Amino acid sequence: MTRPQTPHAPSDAPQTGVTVKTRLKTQRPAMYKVLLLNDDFTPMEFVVDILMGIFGKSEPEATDVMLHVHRKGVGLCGVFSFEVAETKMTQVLQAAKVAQHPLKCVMEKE
Ligand code: TYC
Repeated sequence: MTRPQTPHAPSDAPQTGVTVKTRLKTQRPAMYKVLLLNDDFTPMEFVVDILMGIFGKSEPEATDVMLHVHRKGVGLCGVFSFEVAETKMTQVLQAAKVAQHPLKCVMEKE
């Protein structure tokens, strides 16, 4: 027994349907900067503790970043995947809230 053949569209017929573009290059995951913002009230020592405790910096590194933020208004804590950046930012904001300091932290796509 032969099966009935599905007729093929003539080659000049209009093509319809979904085209799927094949990606030739692998995409790196987007990375996010976590930035600390200056304010006039958060104690310098609290900011240094945050940079050591949440961002794993040594005391001299943490002091450098804190002083940079103090002088320039904003400074880089680190660059992470979206989830890690969001977690660290939330930890900073929560610690500042608990301690009743106005310290602000933001994340920004690199
Ligand atoms: N400007 C603050 C002060 O003089 C210190 C400070 C540094 C606050 C960095 C926030 O992200 C900050 N006490």
